[in-house]
Amino acid sequence: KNVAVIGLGYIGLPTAAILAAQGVRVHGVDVSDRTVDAVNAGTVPFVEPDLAGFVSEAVSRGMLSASKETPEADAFIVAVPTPFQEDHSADLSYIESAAKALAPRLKGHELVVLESTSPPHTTRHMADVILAARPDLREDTEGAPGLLFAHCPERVLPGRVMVELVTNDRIVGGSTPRAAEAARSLYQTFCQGEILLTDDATAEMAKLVENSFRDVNIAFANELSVICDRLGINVWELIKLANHHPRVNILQPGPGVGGHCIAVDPWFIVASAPEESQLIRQARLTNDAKPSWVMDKVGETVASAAADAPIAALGLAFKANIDDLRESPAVDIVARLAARYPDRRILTVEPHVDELPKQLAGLENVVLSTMDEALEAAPVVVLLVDHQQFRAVDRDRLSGKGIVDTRGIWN
Ligand code: SAJ
Repeated sequence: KNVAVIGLGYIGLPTAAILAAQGVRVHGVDVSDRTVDAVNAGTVPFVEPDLAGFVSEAVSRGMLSASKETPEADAFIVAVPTPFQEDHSADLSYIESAAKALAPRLKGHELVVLESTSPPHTTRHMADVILAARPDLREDTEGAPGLLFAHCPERVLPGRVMVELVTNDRIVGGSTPRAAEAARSLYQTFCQGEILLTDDATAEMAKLVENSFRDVNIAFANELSVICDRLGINVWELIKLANHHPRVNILQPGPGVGGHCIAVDPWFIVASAPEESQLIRQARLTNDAKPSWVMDKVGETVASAAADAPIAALGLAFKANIDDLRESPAVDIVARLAARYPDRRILTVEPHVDELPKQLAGLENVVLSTMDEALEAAPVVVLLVDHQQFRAVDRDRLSGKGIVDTRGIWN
């Protein structure tokens, strides 16, 4: 069996490498020369624990190669980005280009799996694009199996991808039951979790719903934090107490929701059924409004500090103990602090990076600082990420300062 994996990003490359490790001949396809060259050299274009070992092993054994052209294969896995656009709908252009590129390679019996997180019915749309390019393959020819389409969303956590690809349960949605069966046998080569079969649109929706579930629950926690602030109640203590109830499990408030999944996927549901998605939309708006509320809190705190005193901002990552700054509310808040307080230095501490991200690098008053320097110099401290290093800080060093603790770690 031959598999082509289209899109060698955070999901495609690990999937390609793990298939190759199971003895499947894999060819990866990517639009980026840098990615293609890295893979062919047996190296990786981004950091993910254990991935480099898998890739170098697979390439040296001749099981994995890469190019910009889509080859012929028995199965295709499409794992390209589906960014969201201004109006919050998904940009399907990468899926459409992948579909157009693979269409000419088809003989008529292949399995085409969409892995990209997508709005409901995108697998159907991908199939339509392929069949529009290949009307000759539209009907099953007599006795031949015909083209098979499926959606297999992934739910791996960055940092644990090589483990979770193998151990997580997997939803496999086929455009027909036969397509689902074919996709199951492909994923069975490396997935040891349970493989659950359904139809393609249900599989698409399942991925979106999992992340929306989390978003809605975080929005509840964030709303509680704002309500409690108004009422003079400690929200962290409140949540801890309420969670002793056997059927209550409130998540943690924070400065907003970041990352490239939870802050995006709910919009795909809203864009697909706007009238019916009131709660899901409101959760997005509630979470997106949190940085402004944090700015108001900083405003109250800064008012009592000297006019030119710096502000310490602790954390840039989108969540604790990682180096990923994508879609991070902390980065957004630091940018807003810099703009609102042009005469103050914003002493930014992020132990997981060596340089400021590009949104902040050009800002004159933003300085990448150490925790010691920042706590020494700044009378106002804004805690944005619950990194281990920040939890461990000596409380004496905070005394007398104005503190805005958005994660409740210094309670
Ligand atoms: N957050 C809170 N309060 C909480 C939990 C999270 O404010 O109680 C914030 C985090 O600080 C962060 C954001 O939410 O800014 C998202 O973090 P996360 O840990 O909830 O999720 P991600 O984005 O790292 O990964 C999620 C996971 N999905 C679910 O837990 C349902 C992961 O399994 C998915 O694979 C991933 O999205 C994805 O790729 O879709």
